[in-house]
Amino acid sequence: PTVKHLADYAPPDYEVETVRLVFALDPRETVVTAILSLRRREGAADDAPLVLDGEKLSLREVAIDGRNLGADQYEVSDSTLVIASVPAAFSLTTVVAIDPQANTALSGLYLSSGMFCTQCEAQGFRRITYYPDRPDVLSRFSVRIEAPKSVPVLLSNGNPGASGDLPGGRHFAEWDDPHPKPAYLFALVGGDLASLDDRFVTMSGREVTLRIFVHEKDLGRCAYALDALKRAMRWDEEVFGRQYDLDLFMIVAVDHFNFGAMENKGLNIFNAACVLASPETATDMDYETIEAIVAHEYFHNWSGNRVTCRDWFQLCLKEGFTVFRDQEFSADQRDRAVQRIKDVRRLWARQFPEDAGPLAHPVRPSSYVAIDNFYTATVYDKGAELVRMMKALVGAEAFRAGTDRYFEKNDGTAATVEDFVGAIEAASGRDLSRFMAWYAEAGTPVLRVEESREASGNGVTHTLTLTAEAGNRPVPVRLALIDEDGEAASERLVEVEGHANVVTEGVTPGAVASVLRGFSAPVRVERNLSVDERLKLARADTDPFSRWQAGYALAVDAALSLGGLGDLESPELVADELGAAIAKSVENEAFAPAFRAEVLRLPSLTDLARASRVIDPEKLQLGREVLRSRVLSYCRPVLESLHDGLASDEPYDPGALQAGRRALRNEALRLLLADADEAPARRALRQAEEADNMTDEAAATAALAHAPVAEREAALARFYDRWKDDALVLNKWFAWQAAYTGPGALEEVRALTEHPAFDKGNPNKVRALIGVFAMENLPTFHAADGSGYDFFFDFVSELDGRNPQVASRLLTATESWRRLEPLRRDLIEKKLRSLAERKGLSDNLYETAQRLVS
Ligand code: HT7
Ligand code: ZN
Repeated sequence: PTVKHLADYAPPDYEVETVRLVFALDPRETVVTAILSLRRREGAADDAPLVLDGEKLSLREVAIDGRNLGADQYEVSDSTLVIASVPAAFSLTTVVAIDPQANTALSGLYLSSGMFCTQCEAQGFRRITYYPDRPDVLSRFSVRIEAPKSVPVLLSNGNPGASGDLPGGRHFAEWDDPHPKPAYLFALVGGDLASLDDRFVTMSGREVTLRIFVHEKDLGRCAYALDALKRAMRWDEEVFGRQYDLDLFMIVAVDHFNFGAMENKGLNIFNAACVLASPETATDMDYETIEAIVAHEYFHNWSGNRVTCRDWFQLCLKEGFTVFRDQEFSADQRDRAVQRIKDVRRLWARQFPEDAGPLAHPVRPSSYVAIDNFYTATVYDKGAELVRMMKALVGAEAFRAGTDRYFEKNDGTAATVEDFVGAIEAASGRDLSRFMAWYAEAGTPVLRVEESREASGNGVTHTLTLTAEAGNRPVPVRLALIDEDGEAASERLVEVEGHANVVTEGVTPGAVASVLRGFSAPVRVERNLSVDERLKLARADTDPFSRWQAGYALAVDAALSLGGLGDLESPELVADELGAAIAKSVENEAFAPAFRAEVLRLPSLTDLARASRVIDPEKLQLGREVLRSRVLSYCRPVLESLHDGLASDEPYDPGALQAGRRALRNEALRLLLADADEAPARRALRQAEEADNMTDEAAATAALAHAPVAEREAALARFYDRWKDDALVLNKWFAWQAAYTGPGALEEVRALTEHPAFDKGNPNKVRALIGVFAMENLPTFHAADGSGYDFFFDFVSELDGRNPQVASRLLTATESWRRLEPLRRDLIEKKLRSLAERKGLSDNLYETAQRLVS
């Protein structure tokens, strides 16, 4: 495998002015004719050969300016078509055949439940035709699709053109995209699809048709995505001044998809799980995810499509910025504080471990083998945090002026991180050159906080010190002092570069500093606070994120110490105090129910593993269980009354208000089930049976499915029976069983891989069963006899032959292996090393395995 380096970037030798594509669709032999009008770039060498990317294509013809080339006039390899001598400007025609049905990698043109569809980011277009498949080659695409009439709907990017009948029971449709785009934004769909339509009028009066295509049976599940789309379109106009730029915006739902969704120009393709929702089949969380992903893909129309990336090293330019935009959208649609808690929890759960292990890489990586491996939490979520920090540093107004400038100056081009940061600098007048270190260096900086109080008087000095390697980049730290009555000294924003002394005068003796409020920078804070001080913040911090964090972090420390892995003195006492504090908070009606639900959501095993120096699944599980039962002993009556009192017979609405109440009620139920007792199990079973919406049904069934209670089997059987014909809903059923830690858990998971509803060709199924097993089921995956590893590595190796992207992503579940206790670490290391040495791995899996053991 070859390694690509950011430092080696060179512009393309040939530009593609226009491209005409003609597809004759066939499941086994689709013929693609491509006519490219090419021009040598000014500055390129006169004798520069034309090098086009191409994989798994069977070449039938090559012609220049209408004249066919002989086999001695070009060279074809596994990955390129090279023509040594070409004019400065010419037309190139190629004809290739491809086999969509054999395409199990789901990159390029493939079949999903009988539907033709494409996925071209990052490098799928080269599996469709020979092309300079790089994001800095922008071209105008026009497309003609021919197919049998049994494939009635034929879609591509841009505006629809002519369509009509062809001889032999076939028909055609033409599409024209007026916006030049890189090949990764190309899309084609062909299938027997139904659609739900709506319209949107942009702020400058353009009428846009919105259309969601799905299988006929799913038509009743598209309304929410359409509603979310309209809200996202309006929000982007109001908050970023960005309007839609075509007359048609389409979304297509597909069953087989490697990711959540794809922002192809005018024709977004979505994993069906990220579009389809009805109250009976989708949980509040599913609705929330759909809203966020619909918005995310729509926002890419500007941050990604109108302004794209110069090369794949700049991926964070579109992804980090677009995640920031979708998080802000969700915060505005829902509860901002709860959104922040969820976003940071996700960052901690996925990005912090990545940054602390062998897969760590900068937000802008400097090298890669397979770019698919870099669609990571670091690029996406830490990338979003960098944008958020810049906004904090320059202020909201200058930030908006900066994004306006970025869009205007770079519209229609392929840009770099420097273009983005430069636009913020120019609009704000602030030098951000030292901020660039955030993009270039991997790892999570540590911020050490020390406090000294004047012996006489009431001044307090906080010394904030960054670890040496993070010493010279600006870190925005929001800080305030809190006493029982709230803010003892109001908040300020401190910019730490290396080191800062923050002096606060007039502070009451018992006040405690609340540092990094709202998680104002992606750093780890180290400070010595007493349990009492931490509890004070958990009770009284006026920043809701920090109030939640104080309690959560104490819960993590208590659980670790209860399991023998932490260093809190008297963790039982701490757990009791925490239990009392949680009981108070969840009763406090001054707090939103969604916030109270977060307070009640005790750390999961993976949360604990992330925070522990050593990962010992048995000790982690013990600590978690003791914590849960001690907290429960303080909360039981409160939880029972919440569960009873929050029951509602209002018609289901997925909005934040109702969803918050259900979240609180269902967290209460989940904790009540920490008692492996009959009464709570019966309560849960009743809820599962009586629920009129999936949120309540799933919460109750999941709680039972995770507990070693007699009702477990009945609950799972009931759920299966009810939903056996609904593939999307069944993913929940697979995932619950994958996370089960009771006796016989591995055998259950192994048996499920043979279940008729399981399909190893469907990434949603693989993620639900194998992904959840490896990421969440710590005790079974890390079984001391190595059986979990045997099962997992066999699965990943086999999957690699079918779908390298998904296999490689699954393997990242092992990223924290070096922190495992020694026995397990030795077992998994052997597995990883033997995988890394195996011949015939895909580039994707090879790179991940190599990095894991390096
Ligand atoms: N920009 C999209 C990325 C994506 C992708 C990447 C690799 C392999 C398959 C993929 N499908 C979609 C999704 C997004 O961030 O919006
Ligand atoms: Zn994205």
